[in-house]
Amino acid sequence: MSGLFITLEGPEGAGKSTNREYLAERMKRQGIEVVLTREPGGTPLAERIRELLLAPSDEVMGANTELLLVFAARAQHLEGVIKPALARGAVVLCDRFTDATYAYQGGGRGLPEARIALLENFVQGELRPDLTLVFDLPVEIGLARAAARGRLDRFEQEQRGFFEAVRQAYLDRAAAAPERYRVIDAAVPLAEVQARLDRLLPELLERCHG
Ligand code: Z5A
Repeated sequence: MSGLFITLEGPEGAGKSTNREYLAERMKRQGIEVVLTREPGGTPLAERIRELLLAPSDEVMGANTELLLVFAARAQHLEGVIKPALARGAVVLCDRFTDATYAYQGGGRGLPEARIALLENFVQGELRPDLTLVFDLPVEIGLARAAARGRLDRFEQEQRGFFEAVRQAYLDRAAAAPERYRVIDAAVPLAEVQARLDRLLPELLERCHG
């Protein structure tokens, strides 16, 4: 595959969506084809699975059910959007991907990493993001931003310890493979976050053209 697969990750309210748009705009100005997408979701069927995952419900969703739904949506998304875009040389900017599974279902829910890795290999084969931007911020700031938006989804209703574990899982993964991850301080004002992205842009463009 000849395109570039960039994922944006981080806890709630980290600014992934806002900064995904910002990066896309910068890249498009350089004449690069950019595909903006997100997980769970990205195709009509995968978006329906997203609704199942996010809707609060009286029936408690089991952690394994959650894990399988996340990967079912991902399988659909990969075949329908991500692989075709990479095959024609586009940059795919994806809001969350499998690092979120390691963070939420692994760190947050406590599922074994080996089980996630098994499904990762099954669904993705060898495909992994080329670069992952982790937008990091203290849990209370992210939750305050999410709360300011109104009604909380099923994940956002979790306890603080869950989000601390999610954040730590992201930081651990980034520390273990620094060549693939860039950790970005997302607690600072948006203009500062975007100045950091501007400094990162030459590296991204070089990879696009390289
Ligand atoms: N999930 C999972 O469990 N397993 C998986 O494998 C995957 C996902 C793929 C949906 O994700 C849920 O799915 C997610 C994990 C689970 N959990 N939850 N909840 P999502 O990405 O759709 O949901 P989210 O993380 O809650 O997204 P978000 O809250 O929309 O966050 P965001 O995209 O990172 O932030 P934003 O929308 O760009 O910004 C939020 C607000 O903060 C907005 O008003 C901005 O204007 C403001 N903002 C952004 N940056 C700043 C700065 N720097 N300063 C001040 N204000 C800012």
